[in-house]
Amino acid sequence: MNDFRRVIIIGCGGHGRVLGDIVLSQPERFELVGFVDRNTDAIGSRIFGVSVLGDDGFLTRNFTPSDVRLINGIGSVRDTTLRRKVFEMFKSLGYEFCPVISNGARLSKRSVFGEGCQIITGAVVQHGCDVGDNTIINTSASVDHDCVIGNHSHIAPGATLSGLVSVGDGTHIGSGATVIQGLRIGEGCLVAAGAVVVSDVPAGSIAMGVPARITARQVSI
Ligand code: JB2
Repeated sequence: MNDFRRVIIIGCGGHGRVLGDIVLSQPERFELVGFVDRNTDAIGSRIFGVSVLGDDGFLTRNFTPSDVRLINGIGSVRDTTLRRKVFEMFKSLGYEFCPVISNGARLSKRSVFGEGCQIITGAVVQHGCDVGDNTIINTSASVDHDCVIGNHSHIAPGATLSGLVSVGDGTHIGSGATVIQGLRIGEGCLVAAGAVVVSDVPAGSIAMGVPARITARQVSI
């Protein structure tokens, strides 16, 4: 892994700003060069005193993978596809994504975290966990011992994974949802906000309600 501090955040919306706020609070770790965004109206504006420099083309034309590391500021509400595409596109060009870990998150040293994972303020990750690449553990989410979370997934604010839960790639666990211990949530699933999941959820399903009812995910949402 490169050891340089210079970073650019991709996306200057709600999630990008959460990350910018954390990055600016850790000057020993990061120098925030700027944001990039595809919204031309945002380009040239300043966020927390830092410029929105241009779009993704501006980034690739002006910064090589040796100049900066990237932070994926594209969040997700229900579908993590765009976030995944952005990560994979820049990876294919040789860029590296750095992890962002809030000073207010509590992480066991006996857990491992993938490239570009983001652990936001108030989140807790207990021992024995494996968190994949480009995954978000968002504000005050709780991940108990020995959970395995795949790549490009999002554990939204206040969600709870009890011990020994597994979550597949590209799955969204909604705000305040609870998954009881030992369950397997497949890849590409949506667990709706506030759901209480008490049985395994097959890949490509939606789990909604208390206790959660499981249905096939018919369309990309
Ligand atoms: O391909 C892209 C691209 N696609 C969208 N490249 C770049 N550089 N930027 C892109 N964007 C930009 O991401 C949009 O123009 C917009 O400025 C930003 C997304 O902002 P938004 O606030 O709509 O969503 P978000 O992903 O930051 O936040 C969602 O997910 C978070 C986890 C929100 O729902 C938040 O409430 C939530 N906390």
